[in-house]
Amino acid sequence: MNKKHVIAIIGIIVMVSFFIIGASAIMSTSSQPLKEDTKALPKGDTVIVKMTMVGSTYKFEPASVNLGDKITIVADMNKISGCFRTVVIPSMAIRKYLSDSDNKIIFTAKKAGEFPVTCAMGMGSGKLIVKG
Ligand SMILES: [Cu+2]
Repeated sequence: MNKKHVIAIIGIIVMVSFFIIGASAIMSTSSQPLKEDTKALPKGDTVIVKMTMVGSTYKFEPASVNLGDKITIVADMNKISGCFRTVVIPSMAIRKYLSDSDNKIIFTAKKAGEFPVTCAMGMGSGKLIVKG
């Protein structure tokens, strides 16, 4: 075996291992939402959550909801102004511009956890808690 062959073999090994790592990464990320979708959601309640703002923090009342609940967030438009009216909950794929005529965000709590809430620019903080 000469030098060229050794280099070629090492090259093939490197390429194959990259392919395996890449394939397993794709498979592990794509299998996650699938698991979530097939998991049956508990039959939740219909819950109205009041949202207001203290300083630059979104506050929720009640502060937590349960998995499967059908949520209607009702925003206090007297307290939420400017760019804070565009509410983003990235981990729930929620993005909504609130106005006086439409101050509600309606969704089902499909994941348990603590979900950060910000404005469209990533300002402001707050979290919505979903108990599993
Ligand atoms: Cu902002």
